[in-house]
Amino acid sequence: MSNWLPSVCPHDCPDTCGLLAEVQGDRITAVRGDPEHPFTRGFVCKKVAQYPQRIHSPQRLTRPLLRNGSKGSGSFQEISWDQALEIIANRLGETVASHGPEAVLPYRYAGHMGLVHRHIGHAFFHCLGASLLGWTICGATAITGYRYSLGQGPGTDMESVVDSDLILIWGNNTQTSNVHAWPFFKKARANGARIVVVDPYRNRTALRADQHIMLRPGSDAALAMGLMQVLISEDLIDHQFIAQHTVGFARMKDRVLGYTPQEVEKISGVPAAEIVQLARDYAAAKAPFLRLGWGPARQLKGGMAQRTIALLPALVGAFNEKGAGIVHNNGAAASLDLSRLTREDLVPPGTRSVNMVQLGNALTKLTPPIKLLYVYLCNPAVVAPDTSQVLAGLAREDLFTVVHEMFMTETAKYADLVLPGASSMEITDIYRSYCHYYMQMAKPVIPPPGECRSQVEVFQELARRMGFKEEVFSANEEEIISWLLETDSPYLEGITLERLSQCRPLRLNVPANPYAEGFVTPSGKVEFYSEAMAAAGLDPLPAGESSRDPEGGEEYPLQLITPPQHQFLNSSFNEIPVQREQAGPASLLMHTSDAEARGISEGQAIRVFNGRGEAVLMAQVGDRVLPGVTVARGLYWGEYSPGGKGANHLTSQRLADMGGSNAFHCNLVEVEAVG
Ligand SMILES: Nc1nc2c(c(=O)[nH]1)N[C@H]1C(S)=C(S)[C@@H](COP(=O)(O)OP(=O)(O)OC[C@H]3O[C@@H](n4cnc5c(=O)[nH]c(N)nc54)[C@H](O)[C@@H]3O)O[C@H]1N2
Ligand SMILES: Nc1nc2c(c(=O)[nH]1)N[C@H]1C(S)=C(S)[C@@H](COP(=O)(O)OP(=O)(O)OC[C@H]3O[C@@H](n4cnc5c(=O)[nH]c(N)nc54)[C@H](O)[C@@H]3O)O[C@H]1N2
Ligand SMILES: [Mo]
Repeated sequence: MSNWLPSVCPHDCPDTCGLLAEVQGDRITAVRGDPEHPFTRGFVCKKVAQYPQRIHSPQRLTRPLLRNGSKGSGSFQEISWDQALEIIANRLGETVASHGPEAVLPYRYAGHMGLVHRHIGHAFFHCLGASLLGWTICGATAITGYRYSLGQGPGTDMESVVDSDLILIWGNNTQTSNVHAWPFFKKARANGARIVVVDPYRNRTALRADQHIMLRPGSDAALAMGLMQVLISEDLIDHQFIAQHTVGFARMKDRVLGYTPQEVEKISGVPAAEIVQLARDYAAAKAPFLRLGWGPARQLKGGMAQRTIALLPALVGAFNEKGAGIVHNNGAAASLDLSRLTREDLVPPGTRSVNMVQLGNALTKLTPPIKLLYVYLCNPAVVAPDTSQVLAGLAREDLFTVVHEMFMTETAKYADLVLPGASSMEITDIYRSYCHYYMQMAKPVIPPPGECRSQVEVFQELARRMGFKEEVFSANEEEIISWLLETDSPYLEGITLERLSQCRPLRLNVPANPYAEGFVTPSGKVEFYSEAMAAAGLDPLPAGESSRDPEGGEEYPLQLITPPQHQFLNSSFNEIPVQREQAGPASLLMHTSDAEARGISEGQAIRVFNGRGEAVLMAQVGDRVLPGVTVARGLYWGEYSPGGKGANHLTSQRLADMGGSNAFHCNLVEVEAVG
């Protein structure tokens, strides 16, 4: 007899879908989207439709493993949990005794997004006094730039886009990385809305849009300044909104007027006439809606780019009409106080912090060195920039590495000890979205296979062995969730543990357009001029400077961006053969003129290289990018890439202008035919 049980998609994706899992005995036989979830609306992406294969994969790790070969060889022997935990506790004790607690570094990100399991390790490592980890690998720069302009509250309700008449998708591949927004866009379009995409390559979303503005990577700030120039010089702006709800317009105006469409064409590659027309369309729309993604911020000047784009809606007063507004990251709708779970108060004063995008440097150059690395919910050997440095660090014989994983990833291959992880289908946790306004709890729908254990189980057992007595180390998931719900926020009104325990999506108490009620900036207004930026030593006004990889001169003339591959979720789903088949071999999109100049033809193996590393990819030649621009969609595991190396061999640990992220889409490379 089969049985459909509710669950939640745990992946790092804005959609955070409500799922229904068909369960027969201890097995999941099918997964579909919950038709009653207002954002999921009954469908799942093709990746999550493969969940039965993923959860019950023969590749799934089910027993603790101890290394018995060289690092990276993947040679291990099975041991018991008791032995594994004893080894870790002893190692932690010895490392702290001989090198101090900061020689221990936890490394974690978003393998699954359940708040309890994702954060319980914080308490453990805070209690230990370990080095802190800066969570920068995704949106730190983007959020920082955006906040300077529009503040830290939640953005417009994504569902309200159905009433828009112009949808501007800027640096977000909605069809790949936010698929559940598309039906709402389509509904708007059925009512007459146009969809315009601003992106360096003709991605799946641009292919389905009404218009694609193809720009050079890293030139977004200039394009946004050009649009503002037209809006201001043609007097298409909303004077009343600007007077009442913004600060700094007069100071910004002079700078903006320098960015004529002709100047911006030279910088961005977008024809001046297209810039003028887009500005006029944006101003003429009754309810323009901006879906601002992460792409523009994954650049060295990405924070400024994000801030500058985010100012556009204020110029035309796009906040009061139904269907108008802007969405970047709506996570603040459920900004929960996690402090009772993460226990920041236990961090010894002065503890050093390691920026996670600089793991390569941290493992090879940092003094005093990291001696024990504990990785969970993350696959740095594939997802972190500058892979050759990361692997050099992971290969250190004097580094002891623990990896808690579901699969034998490339990171796990470098571990001394591998712990088999429970999946989201096997645990209790709570999930929020960074796009829609629903929260949902999930409970186990099957028992963990083999000896898999969750983060809560492992960290609580390790805490017992280390003698840590804090309440978080003995509380169960429901109790911890009830602490999070103690947060003082009007948005949480009516969200109780009792209601969440039904495992149905609950709508947060957020108004349809929070910006209509004000902006959570220091001035309470949109900030064209930001005192906070000036105080932080940044340019307080929006600026149109482009991003460029400084580590490439004439030797590396091609720009390279590395956005997501449709069939994978960061590095996840590489483990499923059908997803790899559908993704096809790792490829490089390039313009015909660049291919011809190098004697490269469609489908040929090519070597893509720069001073940081190289990868072998298959050429995809055409006009999906501007001349001088290339695209390597990721993230393939090295072992599933033609030359054994993934795209992050080409990316840099260099930091962006604010927030501490690196710039995954700011690279210069050269390309040549292989052999
Ligand atoms: N070049 C380039 N690099 C990038 C990006 C890019 O655009 N270009 N994007 C960056 C971004 S935005 C992000 S957020 C990071 C993400 O990087 P990560 O957080 O590392 O994301 P994933 O690769 O999805 O997941 C990491 C691991 O978690 C494991 N995992 C998943 N679910 C579970 C579970 O339930 N239990 C356990 N124990 N393990 C689980 C998976 O098997 C996987 O190996 O990558 C970044 N890297
Ligand atoms: N299928 C799938 N879905 C995903 C992910 C995945 O790996 N696969 N990753 C998830 C995660 S962790 C995140 S953070 C989100 C990311 O969601 P997105 O908003 O999609 O962000 P990016 O992945 O950086 O890439 C988005 C687009 O930005 C473009 N881009 C690159 N450089 C520039 C630039 O300089 N300017 C402009 N305007 N555009 C640029 C890329 O070509 C790409 O089309 O998606 C999530 N959803
Ligand atoms: Mo991300």
